[in-house]
Amino acid sequence: MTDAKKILFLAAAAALIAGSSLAAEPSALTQPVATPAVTAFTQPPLPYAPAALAPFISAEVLQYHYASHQKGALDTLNKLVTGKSEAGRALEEIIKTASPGPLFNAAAQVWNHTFYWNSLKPNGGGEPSGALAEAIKRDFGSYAQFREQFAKAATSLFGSGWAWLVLENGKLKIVQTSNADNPMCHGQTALLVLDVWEHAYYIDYRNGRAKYVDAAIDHLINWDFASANLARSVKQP
Ligand code: MN3
Repeated sequence: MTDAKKILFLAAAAALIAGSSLAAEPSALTQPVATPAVTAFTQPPLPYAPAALAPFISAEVLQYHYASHQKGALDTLNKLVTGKSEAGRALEEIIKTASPGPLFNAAAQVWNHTFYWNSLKPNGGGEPSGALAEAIKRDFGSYAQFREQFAKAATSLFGSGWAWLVLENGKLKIVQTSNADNPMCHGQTALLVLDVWEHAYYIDYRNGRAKYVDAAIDHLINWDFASANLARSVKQP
């Protein structure tokens, strides 16, 4: 028996004994057994067509944002981790442990942008419903007060960064982060984000950041995504 076959046999036996999911998935046992090659980080597809958020965010802006800005961060990340122990780690782990600098910036910008694409959707915006609506009422007083504070945070952030709705110690909060910074580095769970770097809106709104923020809040926010993040973080604090 070759070493590979021995390993397969042992894995199959262990699976049968443990009744593990391997036994239910025989295809897993037909894969060659070898040290798994460390794969590069990949860019998840946009969750909608580049033109899907128009006229509030144009296809031109979204396409360039995705294919140039996020892809650029991804390429930098993959270059920086090649041959290093970080190559096998989860993106979140790199973000939480990297020192300030190029590796942190690249990893966090990849994560933040994927989170941003998912924070928006066509025909979104308006008021949330369900548990998230109740939590907003509990922690901000009303949706109107949340809306005002979120718009203010997104509009007033000086320089480049992000406006977030987060959960911290069971309470909703609105926070701003600069550059690539992420709430997970501050003990907070992100529920929703708006990218307020100029590249996110300049072609569509020039320097009118407030117009972009209003359009996103009223027409694009994906409350289903934020609600799912809330449900998950309540379950696994
Ligand atoms: Mn961006």
